[in-house]
Amino acid sequence: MSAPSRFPPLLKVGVFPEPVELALLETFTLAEFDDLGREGKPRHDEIAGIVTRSNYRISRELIDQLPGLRIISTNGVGYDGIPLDYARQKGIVVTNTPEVLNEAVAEMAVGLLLALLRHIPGADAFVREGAWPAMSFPLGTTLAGKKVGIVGLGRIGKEIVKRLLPFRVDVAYFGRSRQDVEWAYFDDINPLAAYVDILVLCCPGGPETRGLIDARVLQSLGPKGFLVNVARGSVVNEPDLCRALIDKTIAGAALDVFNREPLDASPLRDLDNVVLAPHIGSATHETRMRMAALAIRNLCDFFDTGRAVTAVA
Ligand code: 8YV
Repeated sequence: MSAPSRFPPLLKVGVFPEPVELALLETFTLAEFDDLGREGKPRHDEIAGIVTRSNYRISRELIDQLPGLRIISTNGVGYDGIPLDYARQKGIVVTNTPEVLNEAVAEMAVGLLLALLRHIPGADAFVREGAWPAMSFPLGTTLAGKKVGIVGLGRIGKEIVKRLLPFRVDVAYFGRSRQDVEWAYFDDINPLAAYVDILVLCCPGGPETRGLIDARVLQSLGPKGFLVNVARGSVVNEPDLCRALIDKTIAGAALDVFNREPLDASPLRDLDNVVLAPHIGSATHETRMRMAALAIRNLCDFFDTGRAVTAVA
């Protein structure tokens, strides 16, 4: 239970790791939606802010039920789950937590890629199941010398490149515009997919990138190609990806994000040329506490001064 706060009550949307929730409770009174209006709980019109996580969605309908809402603070860099234009129309500030999670997500991308190329999850199961005495484990693929295509060379994408270069790879990238970097720029995803051995998705989610990776792109990537996704599940046409993995149109995929999360019944869970993770790109103790600190600072600064530290542009 939190001590009385000098700030207006917040609606908490989503489940937070305990240390993050405790940090929030040190500063704010948090309410769950179903409790609003109940005895001893804030009324709907008393809620001045929402604190959430970037893998949750905030609907227009929810916003309309909170007439006093002034700020939506998400723990995370992505804000594709928030109706930004609608929030702006209603004068609601939206804040995220950029930069502080770049390293964690970049490490996850590299970890997933190596796990995929060297079949590390399968190797662990191979030893645990006692299969080693009877057979040799299948060969993997070397990262060194490969061409890696970065889809979305933003802050996280650049951190991924920094970590991949020591593995002696060639880098190319696709994005909205050419940047002042030494790597090859592709303004079309298909030629990039045809050029590289590996595609790493680290672009924002949302309408601009929805379904960007489809059957045609996967065909271009080819039977020796690999896909890593630490961006958003929405960036990939998941039925096309399943088909490409089953038909060996591509060699394999490592996925931390999915069209629907948590991933429920899906062919992806039955394939041995896939590495799966439960959207844990930023899920380290250090990173989540830095994100929480920034989300809290956004809220405090906004309520105190009317300005947040990292309002979404
Ligand atoms: C959040 C995410 O990091 O940051 C993002 O955009 O994809 C999420 O993984 C996470 O929900 C923070 O708790």
